[in-house]
Amino acid sequence: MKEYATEKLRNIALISHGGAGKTSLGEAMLFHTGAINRMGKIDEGNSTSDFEDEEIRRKQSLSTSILPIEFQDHKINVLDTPGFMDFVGEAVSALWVCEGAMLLVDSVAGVEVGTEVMWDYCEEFGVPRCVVITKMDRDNANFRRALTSVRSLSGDVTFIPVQLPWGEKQAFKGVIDLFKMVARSQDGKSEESIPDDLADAAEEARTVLIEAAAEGDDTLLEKYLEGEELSADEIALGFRQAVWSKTFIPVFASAGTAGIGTIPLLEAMVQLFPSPADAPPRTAQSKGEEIEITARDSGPLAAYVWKTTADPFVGRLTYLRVLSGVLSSDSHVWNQSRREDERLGTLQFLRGKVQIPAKKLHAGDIGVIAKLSETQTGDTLSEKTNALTAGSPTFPTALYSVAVLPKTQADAAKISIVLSKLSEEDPTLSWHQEPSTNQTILQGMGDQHIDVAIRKAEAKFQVGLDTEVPRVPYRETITKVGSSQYRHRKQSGGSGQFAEVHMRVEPLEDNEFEFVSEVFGGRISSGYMPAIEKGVKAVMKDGVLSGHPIERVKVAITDGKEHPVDSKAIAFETAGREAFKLAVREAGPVMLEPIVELRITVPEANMGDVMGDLNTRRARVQGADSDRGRSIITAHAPLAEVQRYTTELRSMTGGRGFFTMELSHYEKVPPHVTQELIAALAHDEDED
Ligand SMILES: Nc1nc2c(ncn2[C@@H]2O[C@H](COP(=O)(O)OP(=O)(O)OP(=O)(O)O)[C@@H](O)[C@H]2O)c(=O)[nH]1
Ligand SMILES: [Mg+2]
Repeated sequence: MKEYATEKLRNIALISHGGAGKTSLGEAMLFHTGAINRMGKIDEGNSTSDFEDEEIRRKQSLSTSILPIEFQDHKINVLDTPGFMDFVGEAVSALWVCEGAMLLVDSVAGVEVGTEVMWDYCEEFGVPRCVVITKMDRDNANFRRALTSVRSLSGDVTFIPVQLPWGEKQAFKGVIDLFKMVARSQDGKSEESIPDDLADAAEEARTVLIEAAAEGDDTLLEKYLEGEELSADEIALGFRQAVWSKTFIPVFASAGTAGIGTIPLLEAMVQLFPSPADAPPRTAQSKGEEIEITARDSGPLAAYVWKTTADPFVGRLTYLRVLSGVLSSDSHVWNQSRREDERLGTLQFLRGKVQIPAKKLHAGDIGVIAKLSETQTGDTLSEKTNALTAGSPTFPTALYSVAVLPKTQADAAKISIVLSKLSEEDPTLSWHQEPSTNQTILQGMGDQHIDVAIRKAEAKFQVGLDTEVPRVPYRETITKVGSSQYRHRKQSGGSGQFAEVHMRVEPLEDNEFEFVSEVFGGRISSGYMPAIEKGVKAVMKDGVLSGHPIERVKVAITDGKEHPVDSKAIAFETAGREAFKLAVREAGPVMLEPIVELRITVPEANMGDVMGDLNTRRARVQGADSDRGRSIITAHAPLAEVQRYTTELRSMTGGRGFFTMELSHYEKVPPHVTQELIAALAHDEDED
């Protein structure tokens, strides 16, 4: 593959709700430009983009693939992202490094929840975009209906068809190109005159298009108003301004698997989207100051790491987007985030899994490098003398947690290594050791996301893992003042043990723990106080009701006794422990549970069901709002009741509902629930 200068590059992400046809369209683009000589199929598991075993098994994309397409003396780095919501992190990082996006919409289903989510990310990142209505060859395909649905995405922009479908369903055979005013059958390489039955519709649609194009360009507007004929290139140029300013969104039609409409889409990528050089500057940190960088070979080196993969056979692959400057093979670069020098081997372009060696990457280009040891996703490579760090996108928070258990003793030894490797690859996957429950917790976007991670651990790293619902990190506290006395005495042969402790416990409002001595007249030497406190703390760790930590208690030692010979620290520790247990039992101990704040977005039609379901989860609805035909509910609910809400909400709403969740505070567990919980926990204990 030859090198392309910045102006000749395009970075375009294919984004959509799951299954809208991105991978199939990418495959058609490769095929119709001669990059591959056989068109792979999703259902046969031989597409260029979905090459991972898990992708083939599931017949869906799980991670972003790069499909470089050489077309009209340009190179378009098409980034094929996964559409399924569990893998949205991959789509987010891809979109972050692109100057344009093609948002695919299924001609039958119309706009789906994933379409809306990706639209919102385009808005957030300010990425120019177009809409492609796909699978136009399907039974029930309907361009008009899909377009109406697309218009519901936003009232602030105008969606303008730049093509009309030539036929529909089985009769879909090409597109009517409204720039060129020609009919283009199949992949669109050949052109012919517009069939009579579509001529009027095409004329009408073209007028709308020209008006939009003219609006972005004064000279064009003048020409148009004076009734002059505008050329296809003039219109495209004017329209390009409108696309860059994100006021007009062009709408296309295609059928990826049938290869229909492929070439006009590639033309649009070249003509309508900015090259990296034309895109607005990005910001980077340089010596504590924010600077702007533009994609120029002559600029300072800044190569942003947007993705990393680890594979026992291929090793580590670091995916780079050169933001500025030129990155050369076999050079030294500086990683400011790690404060490390990295030696680069041979840079590569990737096409699916095919590695193509590259001497250098020009500003704006995308490529990979193998075997970088320190560099991680989100880092920036630069010159040491001009250290730069570029910004990263904000990823959605992971809401689905599992406790991970090793299958065997050998797996136990490798668990933290493999979880770290997997999380390094994926910014939406994380793991930690939860001290309050003593479990290893893996967090991701949903059950499928976790399932894929567990399978990878097994297939790639030979570490067998089981998962279960995490234990809820309950806590205990007291509700009133309680007091106790405890005498510890032990006489066994030689020297004995003696300690007596009188104690009072009180609930605390804000503080976790206080420990004071109110002992007068030296009835307990002050030297024994730390031992008593140690005994108290040992009980606080494990609680008295249910094995969960106690918090918000003040402990006062009020009185006691010691013995000149038999008293010692260990005796006071024991007495402190036992006195504390007694005092807490006197002080109305209760269990506390974590309460989370949920913000749930669902189609209005599902509102009733979702509210009804929340009622069964001890939730308290805080408010309800509506936005673009969707209801937004905020509610407080006990974590214990919503640990699997990701899955449950999806099934209640046919995948259209989503939510965010944040820990809000701890609250008393209602008495009837406490009884059940203590019984259940005792049962677990027996099983362990
Ligand atoms: N009839 C028809 N089927 C299509 C078309 N494009 C894709 N499909 C089928 O739709 C399914 C999903 O296609 P993909 O190309 O995997 O869609 P995707 O958007 O990459 O899916 P994810 O990566 O999972 O988000 C496959 O079974 C394809 O064969 C099309 O133009 N027409
Ligand atoms: Mg795909």
